[in-house]
Amino acid sequence: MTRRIPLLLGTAALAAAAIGPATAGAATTLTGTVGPGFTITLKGPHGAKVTSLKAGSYRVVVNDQSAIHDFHLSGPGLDKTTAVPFKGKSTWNVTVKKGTYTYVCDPHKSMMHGSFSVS
Ligand SMILES: [Cu+2]
Repeated sequence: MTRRIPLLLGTAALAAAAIGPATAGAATTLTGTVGPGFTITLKGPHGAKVTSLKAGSYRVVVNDQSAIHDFHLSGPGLDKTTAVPFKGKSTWNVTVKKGTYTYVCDPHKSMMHGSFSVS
């Protein structure tokens, strides 16, 4: 008789779960951070790196912590960026569709980049 290992199934299910838009009330907030060093991140409501989202509307709060970097988010139907000299917080209400989205710092995009998929 074969023994099942439910832990492995559970882990796979967890990894596959995409963050979803809010169905009522406040929007699901994603947090983008660039700088002060050569780092760029996009995190979900629980602080984990965003790798997959469900299509819909989100609030993106960007903390641009450097005057030499920008935070540029683009993909199907979306192209938003902070200015390179800008330092501070920007809040964007965005709608994402099925496809792949990327976020980069334009002046340093070969090393400062990330992406997520939308299903
Ligand atoms: Cu940069």
